[in-house]
Amino acid sequence: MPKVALIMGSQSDLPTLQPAIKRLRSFEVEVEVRIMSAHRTPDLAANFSKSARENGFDLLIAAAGKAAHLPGVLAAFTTLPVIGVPVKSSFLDGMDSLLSIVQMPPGIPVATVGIDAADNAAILAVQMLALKYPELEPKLKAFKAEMEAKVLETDQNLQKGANC
Ligand code: RP5
Repeated sequence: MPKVALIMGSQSDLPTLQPAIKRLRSFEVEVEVRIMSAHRTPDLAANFSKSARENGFDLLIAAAGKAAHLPGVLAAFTTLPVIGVPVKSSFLDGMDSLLSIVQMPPGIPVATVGIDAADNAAILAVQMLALKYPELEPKLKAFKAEMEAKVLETDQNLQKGANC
């Protein structure tokens, strides 16, 4: 079974991450949700990342706000792919988190999604996992078809009723 670790820097990040947890479970991906911090629990973060592959994880999703070093620190200690979610912080609207996560030095990439874009992180994770777990592919196709149908329906409703 595909297995992902979803790691956040603080419990205050959890509401932002809930859509990712829901999305991963909807694709029957096992998800271990953890709180650990690059700054407050650096040993825990490093040790978790170092042993993630042998503990059966396929990839890591890491979310943090402010000086958001967690995804990069996790990426430093593993060869697994790391997807970063910048969490919107109270003062700089998440730009601080975004730049902290996306501007990694050469050699240590973090696949960064948009600010608070936890759902996109989960979908990207499933797309990556589908390379190893082909049973995910038809589910991804169905998900895209459902999105398309919803947009077509809203367009048709607009054409029928709206004077814009
Ligand atoms: C980061 O600092 C966390 O990821 C969180 O987004 C932010 C604030 O943390 P708390 O002060 O709410 O614990 O490490």
